[in-house]
Amino acid sequence: MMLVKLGGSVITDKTRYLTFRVDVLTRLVKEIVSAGQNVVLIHGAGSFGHVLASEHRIQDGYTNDSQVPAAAKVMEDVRDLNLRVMRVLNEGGLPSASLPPSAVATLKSGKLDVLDVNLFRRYLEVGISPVTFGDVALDSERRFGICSGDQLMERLARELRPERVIFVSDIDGVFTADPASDPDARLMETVDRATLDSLPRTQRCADVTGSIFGKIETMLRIASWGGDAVVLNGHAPGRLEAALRGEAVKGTRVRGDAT
Ligand code: IP8
Repeated sequence: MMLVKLGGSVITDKTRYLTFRVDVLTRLVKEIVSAGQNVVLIHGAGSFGHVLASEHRIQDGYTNDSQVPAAAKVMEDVRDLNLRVMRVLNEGGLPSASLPPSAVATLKSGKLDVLDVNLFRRYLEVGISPVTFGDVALDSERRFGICSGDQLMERLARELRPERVIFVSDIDGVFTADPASDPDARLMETVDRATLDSLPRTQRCADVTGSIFGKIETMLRIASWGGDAVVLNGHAPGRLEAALRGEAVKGTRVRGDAT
């Protein structure tokens, strides 16, 4: 089984509120179907979640009453995105079931606490790909908060032990510097703890759930359990399919302490 996160920056235009990239997702779903693997899918919230969540600081938990309708609206918006994703998956030939964190997960102080991983196992057993996503969820200490796709990736990787963990992003992988501003930036084929610590910390798009470095930290933890964790560019046709087939692919492999 493969665990795949479709980044919000791939399936939405992160700079424009509520902009879904149906064409990009349709191609990625074709790649998934053609690779013929069992997959558990997670998708980011992109502009359906981050814009409003950051405006109302939902990631900090409850601080004032004006956040309450905002938290509910973010849930509505990410469900809207998820429904669009589900249509593309089911129409594209990948029978899929949605498991929204607002309904099946809870947080404790901003961290994923309870998640019924058995539901994911049981959908897989009946040949249906479980799909979850970055969402607002209840928090036992802070009333509510953000359950990010990366937190879900980490928990599902630990519990389900997939053959490969694939992060589909809008860049080729991890670079030695920001490729948008530095022409000498070089793509790194592998990253480990030491290389990550030596990189300059720049980021292009502010996220309520952290930068690419936060994602690499998550990947380092996942890889340290023995799994293979890869980040690749979903805008480049064929890369996701190649990674799902276990082929070498342009991107960055994250090497954990144990690998
Ligand atoms: O896009 C964030 O999840 P991510 C979820 O996976 C919200 O980081 C609602 C902003």
